Amino acid sequence: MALSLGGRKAPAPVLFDKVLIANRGEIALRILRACRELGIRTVAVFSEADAEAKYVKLADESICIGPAPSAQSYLNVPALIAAAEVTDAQAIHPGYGFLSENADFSEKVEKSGFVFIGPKADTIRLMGDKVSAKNAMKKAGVPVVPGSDGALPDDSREVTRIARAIGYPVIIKAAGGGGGRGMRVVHSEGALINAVTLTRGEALAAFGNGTVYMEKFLEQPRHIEIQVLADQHGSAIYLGERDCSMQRRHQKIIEEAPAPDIPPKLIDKIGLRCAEACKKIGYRGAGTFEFLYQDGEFYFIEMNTRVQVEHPVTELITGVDIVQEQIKIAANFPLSIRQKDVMKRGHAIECRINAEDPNTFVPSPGRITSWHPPGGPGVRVDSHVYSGYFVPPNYDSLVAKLLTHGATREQAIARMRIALSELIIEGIKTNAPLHRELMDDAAFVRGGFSIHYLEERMAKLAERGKP
Ligand code: MV4
Repeated sequence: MALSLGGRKAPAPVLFDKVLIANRGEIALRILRACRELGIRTVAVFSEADAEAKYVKLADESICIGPAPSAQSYLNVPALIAAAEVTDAQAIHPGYGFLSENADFSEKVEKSGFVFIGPKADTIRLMGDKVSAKNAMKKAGVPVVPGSDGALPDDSREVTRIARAIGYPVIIKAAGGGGGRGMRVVHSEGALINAVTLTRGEALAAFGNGTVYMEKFLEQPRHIEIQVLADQHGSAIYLGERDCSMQRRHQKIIEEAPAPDIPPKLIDKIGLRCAEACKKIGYRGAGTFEFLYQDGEFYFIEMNTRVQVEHPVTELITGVDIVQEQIKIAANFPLSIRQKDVMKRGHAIECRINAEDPNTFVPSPGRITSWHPPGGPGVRVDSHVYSGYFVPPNYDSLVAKLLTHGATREQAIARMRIALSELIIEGIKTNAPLHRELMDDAAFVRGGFSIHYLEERMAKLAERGKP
């Protein structure tokens, strides 16, 4: 008999029967697989452009939520809630992009009686405003980039004083921005006030919020992020870092873990700070702390409150299924792993294969006539495509995530070279040729390059190609 001394015992959590996947493409398939493994039935939603998609056929049920443009389908809140109602789903997984970091959506989902698989609406709101996110993290003991104490005042002389105290160069950022939108670098006092005025104006137009703040501009940082998981019972852990420095125009193209040449002790210290911060702010679910890393120091810039494209890198080195954890946390289960049991094994690399011209980066939608993914030891391919699949022009151009895992970084790179040599995608252009070049690029092979490396490399190649 289950006797309990000293009061009520919380009822054991129960997993959902059915989850609605409010997304498309590879992440819809990834979530579907996680649900399958947990014995949860799935509802796929799709736009008219995605009627032929693989995850739509694989899902237990599927519902068309509107025409191709995202605004009328994957961003259509009433259609999504109605789809959950008619199918009797209990929870909604937002994936990444689309409505995943929209606090109003998560609030509507919960007010309609469904569980939002992600943090509370208030947390999403807190992190969506970059000034409040930075304040919260600073307060919780996470190191932040030196800068203005919150929003910049209107008074020009005050702004000038703040910039002098920080020291040039500085960067002006929009509180409503993030992911590279609404920023301006200022190298000298003469350019300061005009830059603040311009950034304010753009921020107001783009985000309906003219609040801006100032930071010391770091010239050669790396982009290092920390993956966290937090349950609703007060536990939070970190699952190591990812180095996402290989990017162009704020689009990551290669991610890897561990980050080359960052001492594990330093990672552990910052990771524990992140996990502690999650506990302090009552974070729930999976999350990512984004840092700039320069001269041996971490500086927090933003937090993402969703699963990320590059989460499989961490899954490969830790063996933790991040999407399953998200679902279980939402259903009120405690974390299935404790910090001391988190093991990190080997090295993982992800190449994002996009439907785009490898030189100009212009999107290249269309029909895939031939698809032969690579395989073998240490290879993972997350993709929704198949031979005959039509890549619609309406959405982002990611067609596959090609990952390799090895005992060492050298082995992961060697396996990636082989995987890329086996990969065949015909009918559309992809950036696979660029990935093949990068796997033999001296700076990539060395590791530890800054966020500016890819753009500088392209500029050099363009210069050399000139007559
Ligand atoms: C910075 C920075 C240098 N110094 N902040 C760009 C995206 C947004 N998440 C923050 N970003 C940056 N903030 C300071 N104080 C340089 C960038 C930056 C960047 C950061 C991460 C990944 C790619 C980037 C590309 C250009 C600039």
